[in-house]
Amino acid sequence: MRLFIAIELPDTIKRHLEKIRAHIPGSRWVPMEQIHLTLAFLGEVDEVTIERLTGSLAAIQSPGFSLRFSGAGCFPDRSRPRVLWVGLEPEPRLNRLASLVRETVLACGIPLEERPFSPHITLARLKLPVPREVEAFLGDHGKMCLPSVDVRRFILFKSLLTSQGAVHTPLKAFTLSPT
Ligand code: 2AM
Repeated sequence: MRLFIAIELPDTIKRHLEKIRAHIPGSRWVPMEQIHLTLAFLGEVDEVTIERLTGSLAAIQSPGFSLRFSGAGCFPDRSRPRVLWVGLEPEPRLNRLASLVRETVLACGIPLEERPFSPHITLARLKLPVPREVEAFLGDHGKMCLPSVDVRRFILFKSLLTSQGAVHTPLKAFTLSPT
């Protein structure tokens, strides 16, 4: 099964992020219901390892926290944007949770990309050449006023690739400790 671990966002936030979509040629926007904050992308994992993984993830002890949104940005940089995202204000408890999740995944023998955790919420993926509408989008949404979100759990998701795109299904939720 193809898996990833993420934090869900409330519908109010997802609706807001859906509303700021712009017409950018060649862009593929993440469907509203799929918008999430990825903690780790695992790729294909076998059933036995999934059993072990869910047991280990359930043992994670980490406090809940608030997410505060910053503005829109892009990866890898403004000269060749491939991914448009919304950033988050620094939150040590989020980084600690991501580290614990990643250590747990690795300890279960599942390899992870070595890229450091860079908290973001992907909005759209872009094609080259860079359309000029991207600059306008980043300018318009460089700052964003969204209510903060209380995070009380993280989720192990299955991602099924279909000809219509990925279908995400929550497999198990893991509760964070009270703040
Ligand atoms: P991101 O958009 O937050 O970067 C589920 O597929 C999620 O896993 C994606 O939304 C993406 O998170 C992340 N991911 C990281 N590496 C990936 C990869 N190689 N293929 C698909 N998804 C990946």
